Amino acid sequence: MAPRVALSDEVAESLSLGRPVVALESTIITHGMPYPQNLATALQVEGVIRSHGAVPATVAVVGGVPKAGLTSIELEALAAKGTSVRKASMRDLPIVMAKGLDGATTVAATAFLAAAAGIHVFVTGGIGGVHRGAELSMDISADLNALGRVPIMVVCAGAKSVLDIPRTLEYLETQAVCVAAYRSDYFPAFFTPSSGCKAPARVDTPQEAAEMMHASLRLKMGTGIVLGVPIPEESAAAGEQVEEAIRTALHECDAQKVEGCDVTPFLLERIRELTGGASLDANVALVKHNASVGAQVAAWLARMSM
Ligand code: PSU
Ligand code: MN
Repeated sequence: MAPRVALSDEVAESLSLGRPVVALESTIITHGMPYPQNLATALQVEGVIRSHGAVPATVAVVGGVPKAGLTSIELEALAAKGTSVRKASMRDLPIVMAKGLDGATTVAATAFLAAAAGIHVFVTGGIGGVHRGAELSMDISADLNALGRVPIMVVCAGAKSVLDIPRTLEYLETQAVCVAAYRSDYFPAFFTPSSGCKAPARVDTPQEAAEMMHASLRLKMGTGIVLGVPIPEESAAAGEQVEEAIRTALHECDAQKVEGCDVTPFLLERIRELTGGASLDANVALVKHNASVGAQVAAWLARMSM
């Protein structure tokens, strides 16, 4: 049998030497941002991770092969193809693999593949969650269940306020996912520094965050950790404007009866149109900030012997 996940030489070498590696998802590239800003952001985020001495491992399925660590040609192709690439959550992995297709991995699929490769830190923008009205639609992102069964820390800006954040936190608790906020008492809500929901824990340094992941690994809990990093202050004002657009987009989604896995891409696209690019700038800024925090966490974790 071939290895579960094909690693780039650089990622394989770093992992075998116990050096820091940070996983990155690919749905954010194909479905989260338009071309060519998606490619520019993906490259900048990889650069931020390298500047802290860690190796970036972008995860995707390429021609049916799950990979961690893409060549620049693979990354460019994925970015250019955009939403024509299949969004691959966990349930889609067997489909894209068996059919030899490309798959842009969500937080769930990325966390699963990265952990299978031995990577324990993962940086992204936002995680999926419990959708508003989920008591009827049952639309709860597989991201939450995946984090309940794979040992990885997801460094993100929380979840968008298009989601039901109190219920998302409840669901993470049910899944035994440890949740902490970075330098804040409150769980962040992507474009807004605070969701208004108290985070179960607060950490103030990358070292403290790494100690949590280290403890979870020592116990072999096999579960994930969400580290919610608030959007940087200089981008938070633009974020307020985006909140207004989110409320409008939610109404439209309802009215047009958009459902299932189309909901998140629909909302993200409408928010981007309504804010004329402000949401994209804020989005890029927060992902790069998360990359800086995540790379430092990975560096600390690599220093802690198992
Ligand atoms: N939230 C964002 N940007 C994104 C996503 C979520 O702010 O790009 C993507 C991530 O890949 C996440 C996925 O894992 O959407 C969740 O989709 P769903 O709700 O269909 O599970
Ligand atoms: Mn869904």
